[in-house]
Amino acid sequence: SKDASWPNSPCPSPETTSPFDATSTGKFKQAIFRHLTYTLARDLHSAQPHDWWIATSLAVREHILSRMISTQAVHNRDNVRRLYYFSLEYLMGRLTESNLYNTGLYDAAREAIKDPDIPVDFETILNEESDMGLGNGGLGRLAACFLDSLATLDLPAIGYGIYYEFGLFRQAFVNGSQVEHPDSWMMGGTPWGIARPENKVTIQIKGRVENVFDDRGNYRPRWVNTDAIIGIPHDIPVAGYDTNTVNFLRLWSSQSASEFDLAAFNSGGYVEAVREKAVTETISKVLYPNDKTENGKELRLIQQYFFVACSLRDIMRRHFRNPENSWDNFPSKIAIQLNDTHPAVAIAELMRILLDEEEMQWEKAWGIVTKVFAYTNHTLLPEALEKWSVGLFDRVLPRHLQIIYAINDRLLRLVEARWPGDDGKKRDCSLIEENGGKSVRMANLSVVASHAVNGVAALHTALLKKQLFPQYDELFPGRFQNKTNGITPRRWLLDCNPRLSKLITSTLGTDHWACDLDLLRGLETHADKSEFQKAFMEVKRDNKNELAAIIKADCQIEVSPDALFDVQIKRLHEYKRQHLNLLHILALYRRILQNPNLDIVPRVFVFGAKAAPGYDLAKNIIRAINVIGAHINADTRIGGKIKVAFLPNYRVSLAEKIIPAADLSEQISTAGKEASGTGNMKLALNGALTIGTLDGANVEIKEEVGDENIFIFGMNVDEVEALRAKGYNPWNYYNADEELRAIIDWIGSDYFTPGEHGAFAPLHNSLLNGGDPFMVLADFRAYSDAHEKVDALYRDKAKWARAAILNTARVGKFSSDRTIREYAKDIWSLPAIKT
Ligand code: B1H
Repeated sequence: SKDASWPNSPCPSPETTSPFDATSTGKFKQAIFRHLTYTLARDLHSAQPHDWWIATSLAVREHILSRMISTQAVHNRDNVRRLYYFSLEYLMGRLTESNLYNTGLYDAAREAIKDPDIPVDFETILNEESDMGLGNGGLGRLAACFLDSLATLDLPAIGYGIYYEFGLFRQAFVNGSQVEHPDSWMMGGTPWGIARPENKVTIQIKGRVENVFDDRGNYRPRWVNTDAIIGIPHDIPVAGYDTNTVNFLRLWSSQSASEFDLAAFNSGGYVEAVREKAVTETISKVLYPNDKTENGKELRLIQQYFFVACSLRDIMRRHFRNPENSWDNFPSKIAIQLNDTHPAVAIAELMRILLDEEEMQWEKAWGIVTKVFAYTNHTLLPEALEKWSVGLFDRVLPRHLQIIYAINDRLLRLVEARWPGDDGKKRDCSLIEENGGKSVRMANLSVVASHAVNGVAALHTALLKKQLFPQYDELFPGRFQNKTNGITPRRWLLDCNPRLSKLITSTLGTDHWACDLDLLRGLETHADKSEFQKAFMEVKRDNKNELAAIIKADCQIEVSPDALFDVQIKRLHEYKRQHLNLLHILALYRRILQNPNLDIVPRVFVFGAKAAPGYDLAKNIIRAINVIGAHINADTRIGGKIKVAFLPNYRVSLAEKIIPAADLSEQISTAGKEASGTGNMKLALNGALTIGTLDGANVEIKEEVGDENIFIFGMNVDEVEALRAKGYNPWNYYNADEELRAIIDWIGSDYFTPGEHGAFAPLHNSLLNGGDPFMVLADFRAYSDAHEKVDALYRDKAKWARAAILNTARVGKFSSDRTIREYAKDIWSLPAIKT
C-alpha cells in the first residue's frame, strides 16, 4: 500500500516510561520487546532483523515524540516566531543512529541489544535502515544539516517538502556502466514518518482565469475550472542534540481529490477511472534525479507548486488558529527560507492568496510577502537557473502568471525611475526573458520578492553580486549577503567517526566540542606531540581497515591500509572534474609502466558518484573510471602501487564510512563553478588534507587550516576568466605536454576496451574537439605537480600527521551551528526558545 507510515500506538501501554528516567538499558530493552510484541506482533522466533530495527527505532521514538509534543505545545502556546524552511530536497540518510546519539540513548540501546534473547547485533540492526535519500547532493544534505542545527540551537523551525515515494535512484554498475534502480525506501514501513491525515490540505492547479464582478461591484479575477489535489502531511521528528527541543520535517504526499470518475466507472471504464486518479498521485512519486538541470517538465512545476501551496495553507492554519493573530502580525511570526528557486512559486501563491482570497491591496500584500521570504542561491551555472516557458506556466498556473506579470510591471517602473531610458537594464532586471520564446526567470522573481538573498560561500556571494546580479545589487543595496555553508558535527564526526570522537574527547577532557566545534582548536597544542600523532593516525588506520572491508565486499578489490586513500565523492559533473582525477591516475599508471621501480607512495583512488540518468558525458566518465580502473587493478606489472575503487551507490550512509578513512580530499572544480561544497568540510574535519582549487569554500578552508596544510593548485577565478577571454584552446596544452598527449590519446584508443572502438569518445571529445569547457587540460600539469607534493608529505609520517591533526583542529568554522546562528541573526531575526 502507498501509505507506509508506521501507525502510532493507539494509547500508551502501562509500562511506557517517562522520557527522562528511561535511559537505562533495562527500560530500553523492555521498550524494544514491547514494540516487538504489541506493535509488530512478532515473537523471538519470528522476528526478522528488520523487525528488530523497527522495534529499536520505536523505542527511541517514544522519547522523541514526548519531547516533540512538549516542544510544540510551548511553541504554540507562546505564539513564537518560527522559521519555515522550504526545500524540494532533504538528504536525511539514516535516522535511527543519529536519533540515538542526539537523545543520549545510544549506549543504552547498544547495551540493550546485547541481550541474549536478541539474535542480531547492534550494527546489523542499524544496517537494516534504508537511507532516506530524498535529495540529489549538497543542496539536499545542507537542508538536513540545517534541521539538525536548528533543533540543537533550540530554534523553532519546521521543514517543508515532498514525501517522495521513491528517493534518488539506487546505482549499480554493469560492465562499468551506471544502471539505475528505483529506491523504494518506504518498503516494509518506516518508523520515522508519522502520517497526519487530519491536517490534509486541498489545492488547485490548471484551469483558467475569468474576470467577474464581486458583490461590491469590483471587477476581479477568478481562477476557475481547476483540478484539485489533496496533500497529506507526514511528519519526521527532528531531535536536537543534548536538548529537549524536537522540531519536525513535514513532507507532503499527494492524493487524488476526485473520487473515481463515477460516470466512467459506471459505463464500464473502470481502468480509465482508476488511471485518472493515479495521475494525481504521481506528483509525490519520485524525486527528479537531475542535480542542477531540470527544465521544462510540467510534473516538476506541479511538484513545486503542490508542496508550497500545501505548506502555505498549513502555515496559515497554524497562524490563524490563535485568535491573537492576524495578517498584520503575520510577518512578525513567520519567516520562510527558499532553498534555491525550486520553491519560489510560493511567492506568487502567497500574493494570490492575499490579493484574490483576502482581497488585500497590492502594496499591503507585497509588504507582507517581501518581509516573509528570503532566498538562498546555490549555483551560478546558467543551465541550473530555473526558467519556465510562459506557455507551460500559463497552462499549470494561469493566475500566478498574471501576478508575476504584475510584479514585473512594478519592477520595470522602478528600474525606469533608477535608470531612465535604459532598456539594457530593463532586459537584465525583467522577470521575463524575451529571447526565443518567453520564459519566467525564477531567480529574478526570488531576488525581487525577498528581503535577503544569500550565497553559500564568500567567493560565491562575491560572484553572485558581481557576475549574476550586478543590476539587482545596485537596485537593492544591502540585500545580498554571505552565509558560508556548514555541516553538522554530530553526524559528520561524533556519529560517523566514534574512534576519533573518543580520542578528541579524552584529549580535550570534554565532549562539548560536538556543539561548540571551535573547541577543536584545543587540539592544536597536541599536533606536534608524537604520542598524539600516533593515536590520531591509528584511528585513521582502523577506519581505513573498515573501509577496505567495504571495498572488498562491494568492489571485490583488495586494498592496503598502508596506501594513501585519495578520495573524490560527490555528484558526477563536468565542472567537478572527476576526469581530471582520471587523467592523473593514467599519468601515474603510465609512469609506473615506463619505470617499474618508480618510487611512489601506494595509493587507493576512491570514487563515489551518481550521474543524472540523462547526462551521457557524466555516465561515460563513470564507465571510463570503472573500466580503466579495473585494467589498472588487474595489471600485475605495477605491483599494486595504485588501485582504483569506484564504490557503487554513493549515498549518505556510505559517505559516513568513506569520510573517516580518507587521507586526501579531492576538491578540484574549475574555479568559480562550485558554489561552496560541503564534502570538503566533512573530509577536512575528519583529518583528510585537501587537494583543491581556489573555489567555493576551499578558499575559506585554506584560510582556516593554513597554507602549509592544504594543497592548492591551478587557476583562480581571475585566471580562468582571463584565459577564457583570451580564447581557450585545449589543443595548445595537448600539443605542449608529451605526457598529457599520450594519456588523452590512450583514452581515445580502444586499448582499455579491446574491440570496442570509441568507448570513451564522449569523454575524449569533450576534452579536445568539444573545447574542454571546464579547462581540465589547462589545470592538468599544476594538478600533477600538487600530487607530487602530496606524495612527498605523506612519506614524512610526522609531518603528515601534524597537518591532518591541524585540519581537524582548525575547521570549527564549518559547523552548521555557526551557519544557522548567522541566518537566525542576520536574516530570520529568530530567537531561541528553551523548552
Ligand atoms: C547545488 C544545486 C541544485 N547548487 C538544481 N545547485 C537541482 C540545483 O534538482 N535540481 O534542479 C538540484 C540541486 N545544488 C549545490 O549546493 C552546490 O553545487 C554546492 O556547491 C553547494 O555546496 C550545495 C549547498 O549549498
